[in-house]
Amino acid sequence: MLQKTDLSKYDPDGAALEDVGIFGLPLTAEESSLILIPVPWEATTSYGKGTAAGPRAILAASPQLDLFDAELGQLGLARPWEFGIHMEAEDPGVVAANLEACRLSTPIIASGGRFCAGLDRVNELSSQLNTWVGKRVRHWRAQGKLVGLVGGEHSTPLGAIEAFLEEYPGLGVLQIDAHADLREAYEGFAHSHASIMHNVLETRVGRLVQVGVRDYCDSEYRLATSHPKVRTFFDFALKERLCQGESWHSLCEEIVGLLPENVYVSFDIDGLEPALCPHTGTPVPGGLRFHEAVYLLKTLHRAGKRLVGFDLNEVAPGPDGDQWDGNVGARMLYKLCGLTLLSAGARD
Ligand SMILES: [Mn+2]
Repeated sequence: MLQKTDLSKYDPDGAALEDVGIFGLPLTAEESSLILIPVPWEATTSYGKGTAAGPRAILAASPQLDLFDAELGQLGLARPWEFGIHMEAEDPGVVAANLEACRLSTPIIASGGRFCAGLDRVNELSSQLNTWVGKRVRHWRAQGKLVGLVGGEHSTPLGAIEAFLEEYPGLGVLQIDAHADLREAYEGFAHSHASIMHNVLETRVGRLVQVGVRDYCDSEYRLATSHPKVRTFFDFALKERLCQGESWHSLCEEIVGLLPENVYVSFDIDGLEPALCPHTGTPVPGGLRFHEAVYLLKTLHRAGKRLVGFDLNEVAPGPDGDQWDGNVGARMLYKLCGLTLLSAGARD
């Protein structure tokens, strides 16, 4: 049973303190119901770099948020922070492995995958990262903690999804993303950001529902439209139906209705409009507005589905201390935390 943590010395309406934890909360893991695992990784990012700094950018921008949330209050939890949210420190081993993988992958990416020296080592480091992520998730789940991942590029959640599948057989994945991420491999990388959902389909996942997808190649389109476990709501098709008078509410109900009882959300920030994530690695015009995405997640909750875990990935900070991408990322992260707490029974 989830418990509110002792925050008697903390004023959520006061100015944020310096050097505190995520969302300005001065809480240890022990004092928190929900643990965020940062994964500063961008070994296969092919277009714009920077997402390895995503967790730090989100952390830096997060004390700016008002923690009272009337939008989640409609579901019964306007004060998610009262249950305690803690983000772990970045793991030095992951930071070092990312640097090595990036050094090796840069010439491979520059050659469009034709230059292969170092490729085996990058794939080995990526597999080791998946193993590490899975272990970290199992570690916290064994202690009864809720868990979310903060990327990093979109290759990072495979180990987390595998760990949640052990606990929730038949788990569904709801992916919000500009890209289908269904390539078998990309530029030779077995664990590319562009292959994450192809790799997820090789697990025992129950269902994959994609929303906002607007960038995909021929083979990804064929897979998205023919695989029995996949249902893709292409961005253009959603926007056409909105133009023809359907409501976002009815579309959300249709999307959510395709998911099983237990759902993992894989949220690529580039699923939102690029104005909300201008420095993400591979921005694409179109996409969801902020509150459209939140409404979809709220519809999931109202339909009685359980959000059991999540990742938020591909947030990348702007130059010169520009906090906008981190600010939007922190706000979406707070919504994901709140909805996960709601699914676990947390109420004001
Ligand atoms: Mn993606």
